[in-house]
Amino acid sequence: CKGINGLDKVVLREPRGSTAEVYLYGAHVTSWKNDHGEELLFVSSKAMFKPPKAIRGGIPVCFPQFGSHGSLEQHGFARNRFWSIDTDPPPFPTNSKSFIDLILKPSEEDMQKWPHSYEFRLRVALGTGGDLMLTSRIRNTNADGKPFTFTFAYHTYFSVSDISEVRVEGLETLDYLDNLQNKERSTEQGDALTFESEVDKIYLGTPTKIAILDHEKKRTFVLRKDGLPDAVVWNPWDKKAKTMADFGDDEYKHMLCVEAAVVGKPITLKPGEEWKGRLELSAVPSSYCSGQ
Ligand code: TA6
Repeated sequence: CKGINGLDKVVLREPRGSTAEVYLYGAHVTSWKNDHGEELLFVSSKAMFKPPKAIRGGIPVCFPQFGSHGSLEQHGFARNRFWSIDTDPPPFPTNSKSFIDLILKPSEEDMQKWPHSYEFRLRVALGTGGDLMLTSRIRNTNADGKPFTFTFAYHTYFSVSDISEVRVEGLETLDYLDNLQNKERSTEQGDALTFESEVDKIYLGTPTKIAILDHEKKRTFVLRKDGLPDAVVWNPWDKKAKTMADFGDDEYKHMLCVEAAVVGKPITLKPGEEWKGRLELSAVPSSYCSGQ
């Protein structure tokens, strides 16, 4: 169906009432609602939904690079391109009846900047309990025998009631690269993360499971990931927020990015090889009390 600015989007619905919406522009998930109709992802009220700008919020897909270096646009081009729907998807094992497969293949223009052939298949699925499952399969289809190397992230914006009452569990004592300190490598302290200022850290070698506890909503987001060893944690806070035209001044209070990623050790694929990166998100009631 048609979304904002007439962009095509697909709506997924599972029997108990959870829904998800994914735009063909960027294969960008912009909504994930539980069976009470509560929106679990953050999308800025100033998001532009206008190519070639990425949509501010939801789950931007960062490929073939995370971050900014070289000639590629920040976080790569995948999130700024139109993907197509695979109407006859392969029967991959999936415990979901409500899913869509989106495909991205290189354009002539992109081949100039990143001279590789690939097939990128993203499956977005709603599980029977309302979990949101994202599976990326990226295959090197170079005919010239050339391998290619990439980094990747599901740049997920979670909706939180109040960032100052959020904790993240699972990243304690890990090493991270601090984007605010020129990617300096440090080690995280020994207990759950809390937030009182801008944060932009790439945690390396993270566990399969990471939890984001929202005190006010008594809700915990659980990320389960496979093939994605790193996790980026980002909140722009007030000063950085004011520099972003597609982000409301106070919106930093109601969002947190925790991004399943592969950044520390880029992936290299030979022709014919395929990489798979799986992320499963669930939102469960939690009796978390801040300060515990
Ligand atoms: O994921 C954190 C980050 O790399 C930050 O440095 C910030 O740039 C953020 O991504 C948003 O990037 P974007 O290109 O979407 O504005």
